[in-house]
Parts: sequence; structure tokens; C-alpha cells
Amino acid sequence: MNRYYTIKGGSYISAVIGISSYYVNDSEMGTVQERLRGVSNQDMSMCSTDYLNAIYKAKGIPIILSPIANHKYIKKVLDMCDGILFSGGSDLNPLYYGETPSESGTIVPQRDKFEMMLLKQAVKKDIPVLGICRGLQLINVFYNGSLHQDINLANPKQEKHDIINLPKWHKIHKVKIKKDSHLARAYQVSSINTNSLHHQSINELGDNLKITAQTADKTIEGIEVKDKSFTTAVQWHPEMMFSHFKIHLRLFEYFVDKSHEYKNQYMNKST
Ligand SMILES: [Mn+2]
Repeated sequence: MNRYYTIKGGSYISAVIGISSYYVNDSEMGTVQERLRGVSNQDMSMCSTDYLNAIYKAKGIPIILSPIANHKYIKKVLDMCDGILFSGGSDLNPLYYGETPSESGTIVPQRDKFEMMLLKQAVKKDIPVLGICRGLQLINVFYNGSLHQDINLANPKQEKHDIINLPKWHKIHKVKIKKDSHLARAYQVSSINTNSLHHQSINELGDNLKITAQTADKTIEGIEVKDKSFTTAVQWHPEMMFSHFKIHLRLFEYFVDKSHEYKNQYMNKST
């Protein structure tokens, strides 16, 4: 049976989804700090409400995770959560894939360290993981892949993927979805129009990963981990699109459903 439709007509699905957050240094806050009414010398942990709304709309319970790189804390977080969403944000430190930061933007070591530690324990536990944008890049690098630090410089003739001068939900390119993938099961279509807000992309694909979505110019827009129940990621931002194009909610519904399933299995195992 198609589980997507069982959620739609079913009762409230209570899966707790932990969402990784931005770590913004005080020195980078600038005028934003004034709007937040923060006092000086305060770093901020922030999360776009688009992620929170998407998870909630998909009948999950969104929780913003504090970026604390401590093993015991992360273990507790994973005990509390039924799924983890790795959100978009700053560029990953290229040192993780053996390159020096040349064309990358701002790098936030605290966030990189926390998310690498969280992902390591999450895949060990096989808790459902959804990566979005930076989240996809994080998963690829964790599995020993590499990134183009800047797509435009890597291949100047390629389509533009960093379209930030249009509304965030605007359709930019068509993405082909591979059959027999979590993305195909979630979206129930073989291609979909998406936004594109990234200046980095996958260069070498990581070990044990499968490409699940690509644009016509061969940019990798979707991946999943072969031997995990649900560790899947997209390069686009469905959380910015679902309120205009309902189809983009399907990925969150599928993810919340997988997380609910995981919770039930886990509870059955531990009792
Ligand atoms: Mn793109």
C-alpha cells in the first residue's frame, strides 16, 4: 500500500524531527542583530521557519537542535528524535574533502563539527535522515565524496543554479527522478520542477551513495545511502516551495512517515 496516502487520510503522526540550525557568529550578525534585539557579543542559533512549517504541515513535530558538538548530548538528541533533518546554510569546510577553502563562502566550524558528529551517530543508528541543500553536500562529504566549491567556476558553460534574485519558491529547472528511489516513492512522479539556490554541488559522489535525481546539465540534485533505511537528500529547497506547489510537501510527509515507522520499530525492539 502507498504509505503517502495513508498519512493523508490518517490520524496525527507523532514523529519528532530534529532540525539542524545555523550557527551565526556575533561578528557576522551586523544589522540582523539589531532586528533580533540581541545584545552585543551574542552568537545566535537560528532556523528558517520554512523547515518548521513543512515538518508541522507533514504532521511531524519539529524541534530545532542546538549545535553542540558533544557525544553525550548528541546521543540524547538521537534518543529523543525519530528523524533528523540536516538543513541548508553555510558552505562546508573544504578541508573535510581534502581541499583548501578557495571559492567557498563563509565557513562555520562549530556547525560543521556538530553536524558531522550528529550524522555519524545517526547513520550508525539508522534513524531516518533527510538532507536539504547543505544537508545533501554534508552527506556526500561524510561518505568521502567531494564538492565543486563554486559551480560557475567549475564549469562556466553550465546552467545557473544560484538563482537568488527570484522568489524563493520560483521554479528554475526540471529535475529527473530515478525510478526505485525514495524520492520516486515520495514524490510519485518521474520529474519535477524545483527552485535552485546553491552555488556548490557534488563533484565526486561519495562511497555507498546512489544518485536519485539530476538536472539536464547532469548536476546531482538527489542522493540516497544504499544500505540505510532512509538517508536521502535533495539539492533544492522543497520547504520553500510547498506552500505554492503542494507536491513538494510529499517529501516531508514521506520522511515523517518513515520516522514514525522507525519510532514504532525502535519501541518494539526496546520493550
Ligand atoms: Mn539546482
